[in-house]
Amino acid sequence: MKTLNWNEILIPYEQAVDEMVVKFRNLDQSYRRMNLASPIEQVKGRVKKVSSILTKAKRKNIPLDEIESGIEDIAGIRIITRFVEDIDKVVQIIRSRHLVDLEILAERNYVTTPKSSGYRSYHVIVKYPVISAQGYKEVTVEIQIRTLAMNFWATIEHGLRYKYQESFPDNLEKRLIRCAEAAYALDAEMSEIYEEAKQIQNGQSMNERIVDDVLNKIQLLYTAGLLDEATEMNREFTQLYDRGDTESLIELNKQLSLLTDLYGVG
Ligand code: 0O2
Repeated sequence: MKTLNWNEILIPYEQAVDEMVVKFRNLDQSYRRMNLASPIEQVKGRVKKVSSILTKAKRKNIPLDEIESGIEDIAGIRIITRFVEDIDKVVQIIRSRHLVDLEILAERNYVTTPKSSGYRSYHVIVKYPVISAQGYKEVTVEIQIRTLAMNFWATIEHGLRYKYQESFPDNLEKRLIRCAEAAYALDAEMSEIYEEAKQIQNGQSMNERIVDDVLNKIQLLYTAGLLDEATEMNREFTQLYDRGDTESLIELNKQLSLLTDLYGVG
């Protein structure tokens, strides 16, 4: 059997993984620094162990000298998201980098079309350029994007599969498929809860904006010496605010806009 110098072969793969992990972690940080919701929860990377590379090559009948072109996940990046919707956002970001700092070779959507095992994840296979002590090289990297729930399932299932050497007893296989479906249902429920909570929050911040607006205008009337108008508006505001009557507050805000325009104090 031909001997390969694995230490040397894997150097550019290690470098590609290190660089890409830093890039995606920095991307996540940039969202957080701007107080924006980041679609990225965690970023991990790994280079496949030589023993796993050889096992996979054997399973897929890939000759030793074709391992680098035949095995796409020697270098692997895993991007974990909170919500299913974030997977698409991450995929869009990766697509926007196509021919910028990587080249997309293939995409596999196991989110909408899960594997028969129940496995869900979105895979993007890319070519990534690396300049190392060995010079320029383009290496293939598999980026797996999945939610926390999908990752929980895949991590446990992967560990079990390893234990059972790839063939599960039938009843365990079925239960794992049911668990994968339960994880997906959990994802869907969490997304719904998040969307509803966001709408409530938006409603609350709209209320806060109206209250600020009304109080600013009342203040303008006071400052302009229109004490009677300001006192009357303030009395009305207090009543509506105590009742939590948002619609009437919006009306009051309109009246105040007319008044401040009329007196030219806006
Ligand atoms: P590891 O240890 O994670 O690196 P194949 O391996 O032939 O099924 P192929 O053609 O290499 O697949 O690509 P595919 O199917 O897109 O996915 C390869 C990787 O996806 C796997 O790598 C796993 O990481 C993950 N994966 C795919 N199917 C499953 C599954 O049913 N369960 C879990 N837990 N993960 C899966 P490796 O080399 O298998 O393993």
